[in-house]
Amino acid sequence: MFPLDGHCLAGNDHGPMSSEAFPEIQKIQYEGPSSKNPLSFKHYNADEEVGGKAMKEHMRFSVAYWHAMRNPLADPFGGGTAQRPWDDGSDSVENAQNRARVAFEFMEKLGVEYYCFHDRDVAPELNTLEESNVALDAVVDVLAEEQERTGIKLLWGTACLFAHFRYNQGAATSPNADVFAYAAAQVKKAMEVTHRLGGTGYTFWGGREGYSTLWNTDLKRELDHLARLLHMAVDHKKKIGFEGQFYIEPKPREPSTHQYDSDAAACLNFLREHDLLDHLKLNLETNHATLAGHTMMHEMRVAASAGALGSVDANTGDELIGWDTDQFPTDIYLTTQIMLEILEVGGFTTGGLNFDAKCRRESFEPVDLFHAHIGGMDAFARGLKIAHAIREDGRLSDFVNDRYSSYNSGIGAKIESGDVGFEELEAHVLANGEPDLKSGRQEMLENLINEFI
Ligand code: XUL
Ligand code: CO
Repeated sequence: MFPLDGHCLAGNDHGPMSSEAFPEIQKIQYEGPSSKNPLSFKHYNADEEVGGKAMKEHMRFSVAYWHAMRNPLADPFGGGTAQRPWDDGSDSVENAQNRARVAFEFMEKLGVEYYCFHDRDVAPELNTLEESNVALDAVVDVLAEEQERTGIKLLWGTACLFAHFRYNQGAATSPNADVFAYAAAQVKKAMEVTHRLGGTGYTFWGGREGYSTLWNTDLKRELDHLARLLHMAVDHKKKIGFEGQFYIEPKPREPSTHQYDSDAAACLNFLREHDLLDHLKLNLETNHATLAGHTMMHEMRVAASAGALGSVDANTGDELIGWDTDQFPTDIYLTTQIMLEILEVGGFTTGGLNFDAKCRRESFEPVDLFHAHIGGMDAFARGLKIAHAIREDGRLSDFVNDRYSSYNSGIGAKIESGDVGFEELEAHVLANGEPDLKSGRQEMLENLINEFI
């Protein structure tokens, strides 16, 4: 979800800035599970080791700038409610620079070591590309200073290719070549500032790379154009020496009726078809997975099977609302599943858990940003500990290994190695008769998981 929808931030008439935006909030501390202090961690203890690795290294939490700093908390029936006293609501570079400092104060107090942004969240889009680029550089100067001061790092950057009027029919998949060119120019600059800030990655989310109706759409040409843009980005990456990881972020719909990057499998097929699989991994988001009719675990497993599990946009949807509600994840079952998949691939390398999530419209005070992130971090801390315990216990993986053990020797090993064909298999059946099948034991395994949760 992207917040720049024309609604102003509420409550911006609070007079001049104090030196701190959250003066009444100290650095959030780990106080353990028995603490009743809502502004403390009950489970996330950054330096505590789980399986020989600090929790913060396992998780690599990131704040999504567009939600934390820019989302006015509007909905289709009402304008923004968010009170952000430090923000004067203007498009000035000074306001953007000041907001960047506030973002770092927030992240420092929260104890999050990464952030992600779109070019247009951090700096205003002005009348020309040139002016917008100058504004972006001026804000990136502050981001660089603040990174240096705090040690907080950029997980990934991206370009907003969906909010401006020119992108109303897509960016790389627009029918208009001049729009393609504009998108390319914007990606070029966004990659360069990401590189300048030492970003560990760069994400492509095709906000409007899809269609509203096929009656006006040349689907094949649009897909080819999207691949062209990505190849140009790969070339530019080499040219500027940017070594961060490229990600593509699947989402099936919203804002488009159909988006080309609809799910992990569609993205992998697209990347493979266009010879891009070596250059991009997937950035998977829970609410996008569920919109696509999948679980997050499914999407992660599909990506991991292709060696393409890159990063996670950590949020959740609402079972009763059918759109991208971008809520903070609090469901321990979900965070356990995500951490199981992350541990299974050996942990994040370039990626992390980016809270692509916003407060509810009713939670409009600045302190709600803390409550929301603390809850997400604690939920993931529990998920990590539970996932680690499940792996240490070994019964789950033993069961799965045993379930496939008929492929470890005999005819199964020959099937896997390609040493037999239909004739040998027919002879095998004629000699051995009916297979001896074992139960899948789903209920037993669900009970086993609950032993740990
Ligand atoms: C939109 C979404 C985006 C991407 C970055 O649903 O998830 O915020 O994560 O463009
Ligand atoms: Co996202």
